[in-house]
Amino acid sequence: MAKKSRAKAIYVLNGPNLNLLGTREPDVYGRTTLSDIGDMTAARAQSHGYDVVFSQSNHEGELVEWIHEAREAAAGIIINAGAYTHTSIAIHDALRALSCPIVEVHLSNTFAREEFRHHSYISPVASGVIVGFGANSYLLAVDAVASLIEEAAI
Ligand code: CA2
Repeated sequence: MAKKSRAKAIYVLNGPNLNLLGTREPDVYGRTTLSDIGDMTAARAQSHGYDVVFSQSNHEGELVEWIHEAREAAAGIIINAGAYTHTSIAIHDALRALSCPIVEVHLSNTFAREEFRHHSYISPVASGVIVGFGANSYLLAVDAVASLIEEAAI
């Protein structure tokens, strides 16, 4: 029998330009669209008994607002902040205010790319980081966040 869904969802937040996935730069980001990734993560989260709130924005302030919402509504958060990863103190500060597990995720191996992608403002406030596995990074992140939520509940 399927596990019953818990009240709180896993928030999966995506930053700027990730809406373009699957349309350009397939050599770097693959051919899977963000909508496909949304479906895959929802199915994986369901297998752990969680619903997913999956969102994307090109606007830093909107991402900050969703992180504030997650303070009450999320059991855990997965975030691919896109280029804001490397620039945003606002997203760093918003994440600091969360008490639930935070998993930072990237499609590409940012450490094998340009130097400006090597620094992340998200990593110091994340429980863990998953980079470089393409769309599969999101599935690994769901497994990771689900186990962190379970551990915290013990
Ligand atoms: O590898 C990742 O997941 C990134 O977060 C993707 C960001 C990049 O700025 C980070 O350094 C690493 C960029 C997302 C833009 O995605 C596009 C997809 C297709 C075409 C153009 C951009």
